[in-house]
Amino acid sequence: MLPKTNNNNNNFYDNNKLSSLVIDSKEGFKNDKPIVITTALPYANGEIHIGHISSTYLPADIFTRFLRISKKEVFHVGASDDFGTPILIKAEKENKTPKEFVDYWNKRDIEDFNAIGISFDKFYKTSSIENQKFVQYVFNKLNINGHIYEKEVIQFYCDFDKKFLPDRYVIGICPYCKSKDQYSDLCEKCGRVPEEILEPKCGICGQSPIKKRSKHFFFKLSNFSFELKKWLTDNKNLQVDIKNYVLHWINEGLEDWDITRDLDWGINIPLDDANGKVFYGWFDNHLCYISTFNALMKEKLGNNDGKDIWNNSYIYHFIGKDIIYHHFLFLPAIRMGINREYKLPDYIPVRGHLMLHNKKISKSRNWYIGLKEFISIFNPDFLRFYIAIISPSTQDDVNFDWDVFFSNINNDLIDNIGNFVNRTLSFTQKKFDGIVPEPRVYHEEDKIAIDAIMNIAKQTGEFLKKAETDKALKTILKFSNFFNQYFQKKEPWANKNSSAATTLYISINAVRALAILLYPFIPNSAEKIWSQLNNDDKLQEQSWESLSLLKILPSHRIGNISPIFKKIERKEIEKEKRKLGSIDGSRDKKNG
Ligand code: B3M
Ligand code: ZN
Repeated sequence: MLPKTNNNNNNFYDNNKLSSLVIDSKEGFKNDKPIVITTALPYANGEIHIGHISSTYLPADIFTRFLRISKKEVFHVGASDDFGTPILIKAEKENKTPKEFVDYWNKRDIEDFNAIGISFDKFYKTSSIENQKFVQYVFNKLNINGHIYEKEVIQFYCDFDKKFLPDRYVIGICPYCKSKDQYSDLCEKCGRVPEEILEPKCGICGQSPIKKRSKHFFFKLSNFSFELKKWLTDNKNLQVDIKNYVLHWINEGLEDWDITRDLDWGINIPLDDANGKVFYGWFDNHLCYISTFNALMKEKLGNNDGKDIWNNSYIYHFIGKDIIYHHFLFLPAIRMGINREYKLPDYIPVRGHLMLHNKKISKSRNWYIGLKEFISIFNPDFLRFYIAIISPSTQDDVNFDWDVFFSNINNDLIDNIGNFVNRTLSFTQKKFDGIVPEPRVYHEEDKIAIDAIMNIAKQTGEFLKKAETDKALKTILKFSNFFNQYFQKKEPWANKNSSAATTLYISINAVRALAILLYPFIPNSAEKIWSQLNNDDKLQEQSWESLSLLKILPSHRIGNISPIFKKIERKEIEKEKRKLGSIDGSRDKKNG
């Protein structure tokens, strides 16, 4: 639909006429409930890398920022996952107490997330007092409700390290293919799960472990088969392919979960006869979504424990595909087991893995790029832009490739978006002394361009509401590309038919739209555009709908301008590729 040209006395576009066309903020989020967003908790034993950003934190952050600027009440909570044997062992190796060790990584996570603009409302820890109390509360309730039982298990124990050894810490010979140095729960050579590993050795000290009996607590996951099936079937927001194979797991029969570990680093089991035992990390970590949310509500509202707000909100858990089992079965079953005192998730957006040059990212093999390193070299928004553009909202894997990164940033972000923003602002600066000119005539192309601005909030918003971030970003790129062509075609430098003023007035407003559109994706760069536009009010105060209004009026003075982005040089990329090559080479030599 074409906008009407104004035929009254005003020579610029009347925003009132646009209001019926812009996005209806209530659409898709009926009755404006708050939205709680959680992101899978990173283990507090190493740095955040580009894989974490891609599968979990960036999609959640784009969504969160979009909701905030759409003026929704939204709470993004996260935490570090502090417990588990690997953390204990690593801390010992570094001569630190586990607490010192996890505190270090918790702080480092916060720094890294800040640096790339992942905006949590609260980032806490599974070892917080609040989480410990909440986990014990949930356990007691499950116990009263009859969902917990005790059973004796036989486990490997290292007499030298004085530790029960979890599966990953027992190494031996695969009974099937006879490969050496395999985990007791998985042979990486033949892919089978050994019934009993041959010649078991302790993964820490290399000595032979003994077998010991230990009493453990089990959660009766099998009690919930029926209820889980119903929940999965009824919830229409879950990805269908995932739902189907989770249903398949249920049909095959669910095993009960051993929720105990014989360690002293973890949350204590609140029973007299459970000395020396703590909860398994996967019992307590997802409960930290709730305890962290409650802690946030307490900070905001005083004594309120957050339960009412949680239960009256839309709940989103953003995760990577390797933890589907835990989030589609274990987490909902535990909430069911406490009579749904806290409601189940409405959405569980699941994303695939990020590969690095087509190989699986692996920290232990050093085949990864740490976030901190990345952003010490490149603009953090470059990583956000690139990952957002390549990642579909499905569980398909995506590939990080330095050459593609190079061309996406230089061609799409800089030559397309950066170029349009820059030429519009510099033209206004040079030819109109930095003052937005008053439009005199509207030609057909101008009407189409105004139409594009009027529609873009809704078009992009439709995708972002569903967290389809790649589709939204591609729509923005088309919009910017359209405006580059518009500018080119109108040739304001030739001032044909004195239409330059109209072209610049519309283009400046398209730049304003772009700043808001890009805010969820590349917040720092969006702020930079915004400040060059020199608007009185802040970018974050704008509403999403308002991006489709022509709010910058004639005679507005723009600010100081400079290029928004700096192009990546070929040699910078070649250097990064060489670094990868050397990591890869040394690894292959070691393995071969
Ligand atoms: N800490 C990390 C992972 O397995 C694990 C996630 C917990 S989410 C409650 O990816
Ligand atoms: Zn040992």
